[in-house]
Amino acid sequence: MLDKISTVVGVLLVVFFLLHSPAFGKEVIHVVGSEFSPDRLEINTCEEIEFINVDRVDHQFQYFVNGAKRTLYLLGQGVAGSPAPDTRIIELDSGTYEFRCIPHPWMHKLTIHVEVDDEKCRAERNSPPR
Ligand SMILES: [Cu+2]
Repeated sequence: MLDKISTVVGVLLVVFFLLHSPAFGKEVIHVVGSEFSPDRLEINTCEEIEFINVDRVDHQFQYFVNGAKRTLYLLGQGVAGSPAPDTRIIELDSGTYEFRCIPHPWMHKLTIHVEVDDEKCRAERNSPPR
């Protein structure tokens, strides 16, 4: 009985640490003045990409994953009633992706190049915090 309880507690602890481990190598892209900053990113597959829209207008970014259209909506700052900028976190498989804003075709595109899986990067990301 005690064995089972300690096993359950152990599993819960591992799950807790996995869920709360800091995202390793999270790259941030700000959208400011209808520009991507930066507008080019080279990352590894284990890294997350966080979009932060500090503009007061909504943006709607379109990109393609294996030929399938994906859309990323970001509300303008203050639009949703919260003063905090709208953010989205995505992950991408290896490849090159181009993001274009549908309502603002004059915006320069964002290019993200994702390199193949980096074992070391992934191992660090999945290890519990020290
Ligand atoms: Cu836009």
